[in-house]
Amino acid sequence: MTDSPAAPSAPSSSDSRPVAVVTGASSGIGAATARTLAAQGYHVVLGARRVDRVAALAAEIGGTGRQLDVTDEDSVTAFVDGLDTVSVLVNNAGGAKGLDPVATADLDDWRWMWETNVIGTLRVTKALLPALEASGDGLIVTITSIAALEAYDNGAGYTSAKHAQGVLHRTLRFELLGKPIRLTEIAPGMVETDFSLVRFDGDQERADAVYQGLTPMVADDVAEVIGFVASRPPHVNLDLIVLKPRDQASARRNVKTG
Ligand code: 8X3
Repeated sequence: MTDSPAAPSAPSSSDSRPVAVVTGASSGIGAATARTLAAQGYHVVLGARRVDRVAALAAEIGGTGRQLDVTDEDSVTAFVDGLDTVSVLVNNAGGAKGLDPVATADLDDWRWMWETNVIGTLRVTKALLPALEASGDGLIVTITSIAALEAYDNGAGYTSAKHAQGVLHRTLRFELLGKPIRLTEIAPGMVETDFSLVRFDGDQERADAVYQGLTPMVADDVAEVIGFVASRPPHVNLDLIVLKPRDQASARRNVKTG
């Protein structure tokens, strides 16, 4: 059963499955993670701006699809309505726009990256903290990036937003110490999704060139790791997991092997 996107409801009280919330769940890592967690027995609540896509995926995996724009406070408020007990929150919504030097930075691109990656993660996490605590064993997984750990030429809008998102998440690890909530930061390198297509504003050729000649990870590679994290016992907190393709040693250094 899936809920109508127009009138979303909470997972029904007769559904005994623990609830997992995934943002940015319409494609890529978010969609793959939703599938993985559903297969592990969660009722997954999928959020994304493209509600038709999350509704379709929710129907397939027995979850709930709801519209979510993490840059909009009212949208987040509506999204979390009725979610009183949540076991897993995967902060996946975010992304990059542009690859410009600071000297010619596009301020609108910067604002979008900070709004989605940083303030978006803050909004959703803040709204769901009581529900995560109420579960008695909550888990917050935040998908940052290796860009949260290093800087690279022309990437400051994205790397600064990812650093800030990472620090937000790591600060919560301290602030929630003593509460029944675990926190895991997942920092992937190159994953072939629509990440580069969004970054380059739909320029498929430029997006394809990023991964040409090397073997990037795919969304399922990351989702499997999130599934592993979510299936650890309550006393085990995996703090930070960095995943890169074999062909990538850092955000600035990869090798074309093929
Ligand atoms: C993106 C990581 O290595 O593709 O978050 O720039 S990388």
